Amino acid sequence: MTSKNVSPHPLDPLNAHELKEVVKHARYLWKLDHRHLFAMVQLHEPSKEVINNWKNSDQIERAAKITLWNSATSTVIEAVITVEGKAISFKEIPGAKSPILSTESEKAIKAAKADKRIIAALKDRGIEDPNQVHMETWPIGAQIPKDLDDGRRLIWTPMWQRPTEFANLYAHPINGLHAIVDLDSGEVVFVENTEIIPIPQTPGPYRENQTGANIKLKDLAIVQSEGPSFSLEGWKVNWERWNLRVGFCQREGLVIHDVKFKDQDKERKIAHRLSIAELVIPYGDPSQGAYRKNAFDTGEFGLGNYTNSLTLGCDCLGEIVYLDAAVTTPDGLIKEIPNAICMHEEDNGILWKHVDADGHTEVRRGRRFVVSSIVTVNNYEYGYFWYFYQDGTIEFEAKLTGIVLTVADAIGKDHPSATELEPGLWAPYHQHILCARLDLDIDGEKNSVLEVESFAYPQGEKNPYGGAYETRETLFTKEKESQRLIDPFSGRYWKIVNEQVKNHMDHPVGYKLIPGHTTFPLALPESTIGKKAAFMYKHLWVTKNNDLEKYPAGDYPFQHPGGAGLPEWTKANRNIENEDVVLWYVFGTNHIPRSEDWPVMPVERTGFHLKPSGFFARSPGIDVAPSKPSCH
Ligand SMILES: [Cu+2]
Repeated sequence: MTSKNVSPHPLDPLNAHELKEVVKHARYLWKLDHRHLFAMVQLHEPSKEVINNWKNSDQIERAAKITLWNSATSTVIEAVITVEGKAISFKEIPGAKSPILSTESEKAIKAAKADKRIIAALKDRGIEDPNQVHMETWPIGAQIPKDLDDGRRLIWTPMWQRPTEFANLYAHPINGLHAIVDLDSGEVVFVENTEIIPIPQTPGPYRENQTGANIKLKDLAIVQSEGPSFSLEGWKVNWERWNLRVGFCQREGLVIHDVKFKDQDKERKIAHRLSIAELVIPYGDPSQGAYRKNAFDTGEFGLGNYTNSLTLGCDCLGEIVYLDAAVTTPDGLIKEIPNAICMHEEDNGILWKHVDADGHTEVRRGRRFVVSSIVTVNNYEYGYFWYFYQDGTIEFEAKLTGIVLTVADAIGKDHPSATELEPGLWAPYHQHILCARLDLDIDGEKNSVLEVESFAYPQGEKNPYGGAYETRETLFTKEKESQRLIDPFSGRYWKIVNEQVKNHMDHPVGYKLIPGHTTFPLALPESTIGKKAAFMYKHLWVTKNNDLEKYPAGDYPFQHPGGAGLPEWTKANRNIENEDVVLWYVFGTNHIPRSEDWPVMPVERTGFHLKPSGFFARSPGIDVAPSKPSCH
């Protein structure tokens, strides 16, 4: 492994020291006190122009974009400040509400646990000790009770019982009891105490010392005796013919910048910035403990805050290189996350093979470069995995694991939107919907997007034998034309091309976006979550690039009435032909819980591929050397 210490690149995430400086200077400059909470402190990413023209020797001013929540005036402030302490901007965002902050959650839970009404209601349910109760703070992702809906920031508290110290608490949901807490005052404003249902008692053990897990295989070691084939310069990775920059944001977590591939002697740009810009989980169960659980894990929590520190040989196997990350806490402290991002190579089976008619065989093993991180948001784990392949393909895969959310209901009841996992323990149906923001720059910024479909003419002149089919390409010229759904029957995919750069056959060079396993939202568009996450009703959106348009449900989804983000921006119906465009790809899973998802769900996957399509003159895999002399 060669790793050079280099001075920061404009896209390197802010490190712990820089974050500390930013907080210190911001407090001094703007006279911030304990009522100003640091909701987000992220790198203020320089414009594409600055980055494209940046040279190693250039000095750049590192700056942070700070989102502050002024809890005294209930105002969001967005500010930009350099690491050296120069103020660039400071403005209030009318109507915006801060995401849920960890310190506020802690305060809300403390208040709820101390509330006499809650304590009495827990007693009625057989719980004498409130310390046995695990509460979570969730945004009210549906209608806010009418008499409380006066613009306050409110959360509600689903609860579970942990009957013994190390029990799986999600096996024991407490039914019909929630505190609604004002996040800013920390006051319990309402206690919902409805139906009492016995707390399900079947334990859901999963820890090794509880289950005695003893199914063992023989050791599998990944050995790279010469070390891995990638090198790092700061946050820049060079692997095979690829180079890219790893990034990290408090809101989106793992980000990929500036992806290039060396084609013969020429370094060719493919992507400027790739991220998973939102993750929303609509719940399809109208029961009391479930219908509000429509959280935006990215926009309402800040996914990067929940990034795991990864463990060698457990989370990641082989010759691993980690990058550390850091985030600010709401009260301006710095939380370092060692081993936040994992990078390694994986054997990926055969890349290609052919046995000639004369018996001569050529076969190549394929390898992929993986950069990944995992977050834990309450009950669930999300792994974000970006893969880079030797044939020019980029793949994104979300790995979903953790524990399904649970509610209690009467044993064997007709409860049609949930699965009964154990007697009285129900797992509501829900969807995990992700939105990738793909700022692709195929051989340059000016790109166009086409839809490609396969179709057959009726039997006749154009289809004499009935088996003929062709493809049809439709160019999107305006944003509204590009809001499309998948169509597996026509093999629909989308191709992003550069009309100015032609391949060896005089066709525009391009990459195609290929949908993988996905879903379509079941929540009605007129529902609260349907309005707030309106982006999810199309699998594809294309927009004209604008650095201020980063998140598909808008910058502040918490208690937003809806319509922000993609639906709002695309009202302008901007030109997207031969422009710097961004593709937004919406994908996910419809999770109908199985008994086998309990007690901890085996990994489910959802994602997509970006594959070269007329970008290279021939397969880049041909240039890959045989892994052994006997492979050819
Ligand atoms: Cu799920």
